[in-house]
Amino acid sequence: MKKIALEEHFGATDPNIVQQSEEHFTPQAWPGRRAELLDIHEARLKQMDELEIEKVILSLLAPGIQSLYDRTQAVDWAQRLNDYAADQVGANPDRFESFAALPMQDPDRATEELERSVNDLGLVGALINGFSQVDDEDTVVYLDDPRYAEFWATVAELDVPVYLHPRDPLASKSPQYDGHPWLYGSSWAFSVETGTHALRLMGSGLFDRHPNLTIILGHLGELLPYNIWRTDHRLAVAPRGLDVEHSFGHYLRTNFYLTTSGNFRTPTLLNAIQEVGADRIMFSADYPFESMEEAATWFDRVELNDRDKHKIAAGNAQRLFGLSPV
Ligand code: GRE
Ligand code: ZN
Repeated sequence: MKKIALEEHFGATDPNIVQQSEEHFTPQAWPGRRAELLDIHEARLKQMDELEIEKVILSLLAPGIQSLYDRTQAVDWAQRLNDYAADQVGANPDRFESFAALPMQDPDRATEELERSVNDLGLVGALINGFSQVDDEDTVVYLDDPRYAEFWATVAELDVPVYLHPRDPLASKSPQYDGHPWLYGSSWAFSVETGTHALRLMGSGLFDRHPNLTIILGHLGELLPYNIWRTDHRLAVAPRGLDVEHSFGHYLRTNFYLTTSGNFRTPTLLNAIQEVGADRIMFSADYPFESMEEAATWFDRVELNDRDKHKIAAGNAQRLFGLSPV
């Protein structure tokens, strides 16, 4: 089945950001993954051809710009890497689009860079890797912070999606993981961190101020579809200061899209469909951290009615990003 995939990462050596991903791999696996991050038009495209992935929306690897706590460096690298991404899309615009990376360390410059990326470079939205470290290593700022009021107003005005992508919480702030390093990364901490960040956005009233805002979550919703009913059920009894217009389930169904990135599990997909509907789920792989082949062969075999399956494969992404039919 023809598919579009949209959590597909790249790295670069100039500026040298690719090394950020090294910690996620064994020394044996790293050289191959590094090469895959740096490649766009060779092995990646060949696999897309073989697996009927007609279009890929690229994004920079994680944590990317979000961990560059020096504001000047964050602004400079984001600009250079967005220029690079636009060049890669330009080399094969039938098969590639890209999200922008944004220097959230400086909200005004981030807003300008989003405008430049969308209006001048033709990028399709932004992918933000969770909280940003700002000015020093230990200062973390989440996207519900009041300093981002203008930024979100601009996102709403431009009417582009923001992909909220995982990053690890800082070890200095995560005693719950002490002595259990296997809890970090995509096995667990990524999802808890990102699902919690999404709940912070909901609880901040962001979607009451901007009801048309669209956030994309990977990994079939970073645990949220499984638990959202319970969260609402308990908050109705003990709101603890929560003051928003709708239930979190409402925001999840209204302001979020979910992708299948890195979560190739049919019962989990069916749960997500039941919670948010097949109109809000989109195929993705999470290449090269996950196998494009595993993602595609799993999805192609999922037993689902044809209409919903086509929507998840490509139709929803086409509509959301205004792409031509694949
Ligand atoms: C991701 O981008 O989702 C990712 C990483 C590192 C390890 C695993 C993973 O950035 O899924
Ligand atoms: Zn990813």
